[in-house]
Amino acid sequence: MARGKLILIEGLDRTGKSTQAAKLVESLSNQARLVKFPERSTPIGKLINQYLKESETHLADQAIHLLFSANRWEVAETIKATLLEGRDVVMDRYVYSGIAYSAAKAVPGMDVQWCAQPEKGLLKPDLTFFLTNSESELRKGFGDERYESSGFQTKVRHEFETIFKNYESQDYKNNHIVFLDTTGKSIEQVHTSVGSAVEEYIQKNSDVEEFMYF
Ligand code: DGP
Ligand code: NA
Ligand code: NA
Repeated sequence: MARGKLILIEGLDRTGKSTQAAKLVESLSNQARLVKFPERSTPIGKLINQYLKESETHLADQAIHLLFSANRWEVAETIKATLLEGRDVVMDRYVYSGIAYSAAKAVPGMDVQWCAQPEKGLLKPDLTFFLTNSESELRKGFGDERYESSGFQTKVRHEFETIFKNYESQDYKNNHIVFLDTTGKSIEQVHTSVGSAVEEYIQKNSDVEEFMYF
């Protein structure tokens, strides 16, 4: 039996990432599994949740960075097991959010390379969607968690753009990353674009069994 595909919906806030990830899982046939990061239900996830929700929770920037990464490592084995069962896995955020949000803090020494280090060895998605929107979309409203202010989001946007332009090899980008501008598009329109790119990818790569790693 062929292994499942690892598909990531990543991108800027307020681009409808979570909605698209959920809709994609529904539309995939082989008992696809949705994995949202941060996964807030684990012991480490509970610490992350507290950090995001309570502004008085102090953690060093390096420490929370490593916790976000550890949260991905906590779930890594079960993701691989699910793929080996032949089921697709759709992730809502992953390594790229990990790097972009921490690098956006501009803490001395915490550059993109430092931030990427603890992610080394995690499974690389077969297909990554990077959803973008116009800057004005970003200003339309935020929740009240830690990172949800327009000043910080602008920095995150810049880091994501740097990462996707420079960090990955051209070959990986060309074959495995889809850039999708959601500005002015309905949920259904974006879903249709995502769905057809996934279908095309699966058709071309149905026999690929080896995994890629960060
Ligand atoms: P979400 O549950 O998708 O709204 O994500 C919660 C917040 O945490 C959001 O502002 C994005 C941020 N975030 C997600 N993953 C990471 C990560 O790995 N590192 C850091 N520093 N922030 C992250
Ligand atoms: Na979200
Ligand atoms: Na959020």
